[in-house]
Amino acid sequence: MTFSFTRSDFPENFLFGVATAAYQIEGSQFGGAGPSHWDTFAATPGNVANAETGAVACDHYHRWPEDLDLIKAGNFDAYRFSTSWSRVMPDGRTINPEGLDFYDRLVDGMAERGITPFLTLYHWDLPAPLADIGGWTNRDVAPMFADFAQAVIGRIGDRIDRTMTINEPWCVSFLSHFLGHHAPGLRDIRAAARSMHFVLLAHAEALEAMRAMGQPNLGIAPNFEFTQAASDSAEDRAAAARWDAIFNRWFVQALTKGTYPEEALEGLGPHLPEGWEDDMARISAPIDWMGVNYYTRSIMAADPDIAWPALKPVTGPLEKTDMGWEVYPDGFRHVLTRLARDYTGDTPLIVTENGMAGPGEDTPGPVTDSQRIAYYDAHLAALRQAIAEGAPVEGYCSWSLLDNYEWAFGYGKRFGLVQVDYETQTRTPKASFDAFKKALSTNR
Ligand code: IFM
Repeated sequence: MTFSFTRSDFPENFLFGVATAAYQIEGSQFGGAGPSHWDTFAATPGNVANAETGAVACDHYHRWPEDLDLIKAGNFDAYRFSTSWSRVMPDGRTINPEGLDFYDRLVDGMAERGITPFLTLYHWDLPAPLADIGGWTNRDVAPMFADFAQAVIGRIGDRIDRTMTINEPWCVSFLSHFLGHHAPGLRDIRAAARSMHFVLLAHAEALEAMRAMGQPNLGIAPNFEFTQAASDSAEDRAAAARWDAIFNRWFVQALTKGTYPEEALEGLGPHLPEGWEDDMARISAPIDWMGVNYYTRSIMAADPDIAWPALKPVTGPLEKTDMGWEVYPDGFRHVLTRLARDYTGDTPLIVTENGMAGPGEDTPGPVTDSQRIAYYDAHLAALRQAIAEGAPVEGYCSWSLLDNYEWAFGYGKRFGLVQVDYETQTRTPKASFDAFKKALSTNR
């Protein structure tokens, strides 16, 4: 099974990468890392399937040379990895030298193999001692995040190609503080509004700190869904616009225009921290590139029986992945072209995540993941179409290199191009890995 594209179908210098995140693969119990709020969230009954944690995960902390060899063998150009705050600063403030040493070895390992490092500073492993002081609902965490950024960049920044501050600020804030699905598992509108603002302030403060150090190529990686209304009724269209404002527009509008969307302010505005307007100039300081995480579309209907935002998701009719997410490549094209048209203009876009969880991929041995191959093929065709329509997309990272810890779903959902047998830690490339390897082996 092969893809319908080769490198020559993409612009010159277009980068293909694979992505992972620290808590999902490293093993949080190794190397002097402190507990993060994911360790404590997972240890609380009912939060994570089978009460699984990232304590060992894919044991990447020890097996990273093998994992970098896989990236090289797959002919990928770039590796998007994240640094764990709780590994680098177990109490959130004090450096654990072992933690920085690990990332130092990792980026050297990439250089030895000719792999371009894309760094995500924060992919959700907040040190538990900072959760104790309110985590993302506490303004003081923003300057602490800037200190963390400074520590990481001071050690490995010289070898990093692109840096993003925060992965999926919507998940860090709304999903975790309003919907309660991720750590810290709150369902509280005031906590949600404050975290939605302070996570952006943290981005801004880290950006300022890294600019002062002369670090180039700074961005952020928000997630987007193509949002549609369940019907043509005015109520459903308004519900979809509210969801679009909360999910898609809140972060990107703040980052590019220094404002929050009105439809979201209707509910969240009264709960924002006092004086939030004064932060918006810092939050909208120019970035060098914008990350885009895209998986699916969302269909929204009005639900007058519940409080703001008074809406509910509706299951669509299209093919689903193992997450139950619809496969909708044209939404990817919409997201990319809309971003460029309405928000980011000529600022380069990098797709920092795209991929799918496949069913029945847990039996050790060869995995013939034809659904995943078709998913990638269709999404990369949509991406080329977006470029043809003017979106300045310069790179694409597949989520994910390895099967890994899928947060509240534990190890049950498999997004990897490479299968992981969690008993033996054996890595087995899937058919989709071989398809990338072949497509990327060609010269332009
Ligand atoms: O596994 C996650 C990742 O950590 C963030 N983006 C979505 C992926 C799939 O759910």
